[in-house]
Amino acid sequence: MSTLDPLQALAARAEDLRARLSHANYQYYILDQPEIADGEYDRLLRELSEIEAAHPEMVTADSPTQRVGASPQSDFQPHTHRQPMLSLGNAFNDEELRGFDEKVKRHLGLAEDADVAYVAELKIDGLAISLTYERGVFQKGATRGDGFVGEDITANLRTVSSLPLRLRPPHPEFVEVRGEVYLDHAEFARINAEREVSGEAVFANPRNAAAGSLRQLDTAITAKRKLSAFLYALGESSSRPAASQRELLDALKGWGLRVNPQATVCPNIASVIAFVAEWTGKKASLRYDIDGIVVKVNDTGQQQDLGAVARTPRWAIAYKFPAQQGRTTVLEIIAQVGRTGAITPVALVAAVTLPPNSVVQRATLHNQQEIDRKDVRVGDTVLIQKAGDVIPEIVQVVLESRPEGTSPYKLPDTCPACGTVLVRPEGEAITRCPNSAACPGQTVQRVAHFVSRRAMDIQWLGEKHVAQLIESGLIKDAGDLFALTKEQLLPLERMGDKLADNIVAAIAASKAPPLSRLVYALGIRLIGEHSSEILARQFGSLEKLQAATTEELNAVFEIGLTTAESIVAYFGQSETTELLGKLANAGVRPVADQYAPQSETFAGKSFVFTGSLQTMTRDQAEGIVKKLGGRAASSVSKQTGYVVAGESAGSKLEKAKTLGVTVLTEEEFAALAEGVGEGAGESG
Ligand code: 3BA
Repeated sequence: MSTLDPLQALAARAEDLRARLSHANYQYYILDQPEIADGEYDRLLRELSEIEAAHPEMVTADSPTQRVGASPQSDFQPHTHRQPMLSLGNAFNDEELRGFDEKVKRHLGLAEDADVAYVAELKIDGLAISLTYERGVFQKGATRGDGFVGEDITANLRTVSSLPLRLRPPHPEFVEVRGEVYLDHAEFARINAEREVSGEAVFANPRNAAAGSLRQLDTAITAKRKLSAFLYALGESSSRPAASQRELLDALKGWGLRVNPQATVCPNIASVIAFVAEWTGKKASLRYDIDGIVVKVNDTGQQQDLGAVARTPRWAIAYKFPAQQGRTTVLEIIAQVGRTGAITPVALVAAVTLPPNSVVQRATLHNQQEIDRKDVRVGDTVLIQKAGDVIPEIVQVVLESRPEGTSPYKLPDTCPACGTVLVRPEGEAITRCPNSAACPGQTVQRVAHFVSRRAMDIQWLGEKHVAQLIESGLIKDAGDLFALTKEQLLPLERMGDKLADNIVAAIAASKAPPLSRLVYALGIRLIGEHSSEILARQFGSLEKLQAATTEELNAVFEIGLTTAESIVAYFGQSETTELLGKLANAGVRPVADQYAPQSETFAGKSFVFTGSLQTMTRDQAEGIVKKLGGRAASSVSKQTGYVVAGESAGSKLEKAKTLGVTVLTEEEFAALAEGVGEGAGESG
């Protein structure tokens, strides 16, 4: 009958699997509306790999199995772009944006008071790439290089899950698409935490980390770093699908490419300037770094009329956010011991104000390698920079201003806190004090972390007092805090009667912390606030967490092997046993984190906050949601439970309306949360 031979049937099954996997990827990465569970995706992928392993002739270039596994390359080959990649001119303030608009109108022969429509796009702080698709199948990917010739990084780009290996039709027969590859903050933090554990030098920022990850000859390494990408431009194309930049972005999205959702059509330059102001204020709320706003004439016909000078289009410009940079002098370089024993060199500098309003007096120098690379010396004039809310760092030395008689800085050989000989294993970047049990410097940091706001939240007790308590021998670890009396505190420097009372009361009041906070307070390596919440939820008690094996821990969603091992190692230490014994004797009894799943409104629902909130911070709002059993998310999809729209909410609000997601005002949200808070006590 239907005599499909077994091989043909298998080939058909493979094709079907590829189509399903590709569709699943599109739902997940592009539409943000996953249709199948991760486990199901893995099962389909495994089935496809098995077929292809048995029948290598069935492997196709666009098979999702081809994302990883190409054997390490020895070099990157040059790739000539079919159409050169342009570069952008810069604007640094509103006036320069208006100047750009005037030039655009002059070239187009428009009146001075005419309006030109622009698209304003976030300027992703990543690396520009070009992708070539032939008949819809991904062929090649390359870096920008000098604009004419870049490096062929096809194998690396194949590992980027959000880049489709096949475009969705209808697409041009041949097309070069351009965009930006980047790392989001969470992934950047994860990679650096991992590198810190293995003693490798940490990346200074997500952009460097993304560059390092893309230029890996061994693509297995690239595959482990979860790079992301946004596409925004065309190079050569066998057909031009769009009459405007807005239409182009929509077309790219239609082909299954990831397009940044914040791109906005602005009817005139005033509206562009408002967009710039808006994002200057809220760029910190994004999950990735942006370094400005790219402004593009929307109409493709106008773009063509304007053309390019040299290789800079007249129809686009990059507005650059003011770098929070300043110039100052290095007064002293000190070595600090962290709670894990890592030694961090810190430059103490003459106070300098970085725009808009942060006064900086110290900057991290990361490690010896970084000091060597920048050759920072005491007495040097330096450029200092604060990107977002990270610790300020020294960008470079102003060599022309170096005074005579300076010498290179070397970290000390012994721990500044305990005198133990420091260790820096061959090939590692981090120097450590190995005396973790008895180094007072490490103990001070551990106890300071234990009492800090996001941990046990023991108020009134600052680092200075903690240091005195440890130096005077009154406490040896955080467990001893609970036995402290007012009389013992009074002799400390800068201690008064009232403050001593307050400290004793705050310590006593902290004996029933939510389990997640206690877990976080312990300062287990690699366990941040988020992991602590996961562990608390999963294990429910300190005893159960303590008894968990590496395998059990690793089986928990989002807990990786390195983290699992770190937890087991922590609970295996005698100091840990001692500390936990003291806490138990003192009557410290963690309580279950409150998720209040009683609330129909919150349980299992996702909340997206957009715009600026007036009566609470976003952190607080998300805290309320979590506490009541909900989830805070950052992008809007059909699955979103509620969108809470603060002041000047933008595209997320629009999307919520389009998708029919319930929109709440900040007041409505607050009322809802309050209602639940009361009700939670009553319902059984
Ligand atoms: N749009 C960078 N160039 C950009 C296509 C033009 C362009 C950019 C852009 C030239 C971003 C210069 C390198 C290049 C592709 C050339 C953006 C971003 N548009 N949104 C107008 O987000 N970083 N960069 N990239 N072609």
